[in-house]
Amino acid sequence: MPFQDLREFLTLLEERGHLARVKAQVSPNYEIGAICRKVLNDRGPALLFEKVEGSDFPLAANVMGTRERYALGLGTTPERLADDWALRTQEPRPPVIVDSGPCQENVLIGDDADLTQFANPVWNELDGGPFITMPCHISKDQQGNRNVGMYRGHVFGPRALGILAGPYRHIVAHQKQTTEPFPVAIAIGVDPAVYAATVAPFPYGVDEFGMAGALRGAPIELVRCKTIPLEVPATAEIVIEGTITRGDVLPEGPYAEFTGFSTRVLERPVIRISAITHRHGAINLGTYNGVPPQESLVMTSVPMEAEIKRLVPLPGIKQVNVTEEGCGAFICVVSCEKAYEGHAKAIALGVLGTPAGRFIKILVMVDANIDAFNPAQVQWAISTCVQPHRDVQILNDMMGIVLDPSIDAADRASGFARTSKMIIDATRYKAHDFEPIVRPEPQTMARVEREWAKYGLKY
Ligand SMILES: Cc1cc2nc3c(=O)[nH]c(=O)nc-3n(C[C@H](O)[C@H](O)[C@H](O)COP(=O)(O)O)c2cc1C
Ligand SMILES: [Mn+2]
Repeated sequence: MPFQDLREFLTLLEERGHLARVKAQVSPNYEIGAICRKVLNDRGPALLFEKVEGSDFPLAANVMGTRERYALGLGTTPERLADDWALRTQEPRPPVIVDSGPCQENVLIGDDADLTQFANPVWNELDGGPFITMPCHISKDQQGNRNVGMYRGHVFGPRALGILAGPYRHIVAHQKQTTEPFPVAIAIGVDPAVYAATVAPFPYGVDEFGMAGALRGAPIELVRCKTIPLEVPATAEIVIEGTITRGDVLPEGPYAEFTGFSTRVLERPVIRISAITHRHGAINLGTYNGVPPQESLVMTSVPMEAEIKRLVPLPGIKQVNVTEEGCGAFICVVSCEKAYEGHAKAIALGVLGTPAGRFIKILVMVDANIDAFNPAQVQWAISTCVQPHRDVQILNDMMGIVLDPSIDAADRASGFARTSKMIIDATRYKAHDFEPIVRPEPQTMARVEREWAKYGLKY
């Protein structure tokens, strides 16, 4: 059964021991961020802050912060996720428009709308103010085609919200098509399939709500906004309606980027808010950004892996791990069934050529007997199978991410984030020349596993 809303997902997380409530009152200024940092370091649960100082509304965080919780959100397991993703996304399920929904139980229009009632956190030491970190921005192009993407929001005031959308983002392409005021709706606190689709690297032109419907196995229900010609998920906790006017900018940031470094202040567009609607007892949702591990790296890497697996045309890929430690973007490990010499390198080029894989900087190829998600096995493969002069390829002047702090400062300032890339082929070069891999005698090993209890070993 798909989740109808964020609440149903939180209930399941709590039942399975994946959610903890913080009953003590906490400050949105640094305290929530510090608690999140500690829980993330401990690979701890999703959090529900019941009493946030200065607000009548609770705040949840870290809900999709592990692969297990992400998979639970889509009704699958981490191991099955990429294959289920490929199956389900074969057939988008367009959303349906309904007359009313709980997201409009409370309607605040014009001066009644006040973003500050939700007490969004100042997460980190250097952050330039409170930030909305789990928004789903809904926009349409001039033909009425929809896009849903996630772009952080600096809270400038009761009715002014910043937006940072990178140069390749689809909302930016929409905005460029018109000089008229540009309507944007933002849904916060939606079901996990909508979040997964919002963040996934689907190509331009794809309606992420159609993909969310496909991922959850039932169409998303939308209601019409009150002040702008857009539609939003009917069961969202909070909806912000607003407009961007060309030339209307404010200094945005600094903010903790996904790289773990704090970004500079730059002038960015402002969303002027025309209405806020919300459910009774709305649950605000946020996420802590900073040095790995952190939730947004799970949210970006999991759909990247699924899309790479789906779109690389060569056979042979077994697993794709876009590592969280590599900021969910820069380092990728692919295990493959190598059919011939050179096959792993061919797959590597395919991976780097997909829309989802185009920003990977360091790509490690391993044989199918290595678990790409097990760092010990991956390092063993690198250390025993790699001859650097033969198995490492450097590709120069490729497309990179402006936010990558290792890229030359002049290059970054010019907007061309050119990066070099490295393919490490850690598959066995001529596998038959390698000595056999050491293991216990297999039948004895199987028997030992079966009869484990009799050894009385408790540890
Ligand atoms: C928690 C989180 C925060 C994000 N913040 C931003 C952001 O501020 N700006 C941005 O351009 N992308 C951000 N992203 C990445 C985009 O949401 C993601 O690439 C998405 O696919 C963009 O949608 P689009 O391709 O339809 O433009 C964020 C992702 C996550 C998980
Ligand atoms: Mn898109």
